[in-house]
Amino acid sequence: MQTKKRALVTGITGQDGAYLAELLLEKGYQVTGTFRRSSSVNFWRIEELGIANHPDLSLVEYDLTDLSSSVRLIQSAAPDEVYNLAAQSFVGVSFEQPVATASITGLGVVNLLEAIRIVNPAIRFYQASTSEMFGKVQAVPQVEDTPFYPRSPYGVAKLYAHWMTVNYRESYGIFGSSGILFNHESPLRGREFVTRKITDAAAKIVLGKLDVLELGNLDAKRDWGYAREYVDGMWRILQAEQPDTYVLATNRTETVRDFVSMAFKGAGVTVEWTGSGEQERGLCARSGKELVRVSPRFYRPAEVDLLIGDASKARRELGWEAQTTLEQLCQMMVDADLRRNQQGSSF
Ligand code: NDP
Ligand code: GDR
Repeated sequence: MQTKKRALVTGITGQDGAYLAELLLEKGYQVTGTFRRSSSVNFWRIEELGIANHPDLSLVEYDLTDLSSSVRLIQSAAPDEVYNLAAQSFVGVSFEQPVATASITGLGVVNLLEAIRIVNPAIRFYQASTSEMFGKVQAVPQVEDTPFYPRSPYGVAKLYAHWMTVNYRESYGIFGSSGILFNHESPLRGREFVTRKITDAAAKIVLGKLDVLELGNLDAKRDWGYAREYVDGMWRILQAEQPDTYVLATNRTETVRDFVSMAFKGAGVTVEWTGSGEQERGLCARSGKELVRVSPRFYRPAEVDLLIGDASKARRELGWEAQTTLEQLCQMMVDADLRRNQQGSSF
């Protein structure tokens, strides 16, 4: 009998960790997923996907900042593939907590790479790199060899982790691959990120549970894709013959303002924009009621103005391509948030 492949997914309580665990279980893997000890459990995503009690899923407490527990984790899970998704992943918070972000999102990755080098260098390793590394972009669209220029402590920490992954590949022959993923969203996205903040607020406003949505920079442009497709890309990256770096993106970019209009439209409301800068407001086209206003509270000390990725290499070498349009993705998120808010769910 063929034994099942084993995968270790760090950060299973996050958006991508939950979807990736679901995909790997469907593919017949035995999955170990890591979560952080906290005063209250945080398994709502894997519960919503219906995999929390799957017989091939084990959940293990783990903190990425601890080298000795990284070694023990690699020993006990004995994985064929490691997907490192754990991180302090919120760009806004990284300006408030630069040292913690460097420690978790940057150095933490070296703990895992060292554990692999010590315990079993044949393990395949996926690092969750990010379009935030391009920051102040040096070319449009961005590809694998576009020069990096990160604009936040998060982007800088991720760039360090990215280069350490490349370095372990080149120095020790470890199968370390890096996926430079552009923003990807879903109904399981955390509510601190702008798309989910918008879809949740649009749902609450049409249901009469919220008055106004306050946002920061409406001009920022992002390349937004559907998270479920991106975790399939992660898996494909680790099935390639050689370790490498790949961009995953949709090759379309829109402003935060456009996403707001799209989300309200999905909830049945047309938004009209008036004013500019900090005075800009979004009004209900029918009643004139204020729906959206700008608050400097949500501006960042340094902003990434424009991201748009070209995933041609992933299409050519991995057969991966984004399928879901931004309109479909946005509608999926609005529908989920309308349902949750109608049911009184806190997620
Ligand atoms: P989330 O913020 O939803 O999930 C992050 C996960 O990391 C959570 O499970 C979190 O646990 C865990 N974590 C945080 N700190 C630690 C720590 N010290 N030790 C162990 N685990 C920790 O992120 P996403 O799912 O959206 O993203 C997954 C990865 O991909 C991240 O590394 C992110 O930076 C990267 N990325 C994401 C993109 C996106 O658009 N979503 C794009 C490009 C890269 P807890 O639940 O306890 O907080
Ligand atoms: P990002 O995502 O920083 O791209 O990082 P986020 O959704 O937080 O911001 C996107 C853009 O929207 C602007 N913005 C606001 N953002 C938030 N969160 N809240 C607001 O009120 C608001 N108003 C405007 C931001 O300034 C920004 O320009 C995400 C994370 O998932 C990272 O982990 C990942 O690496 C990158 O995507 C790719």
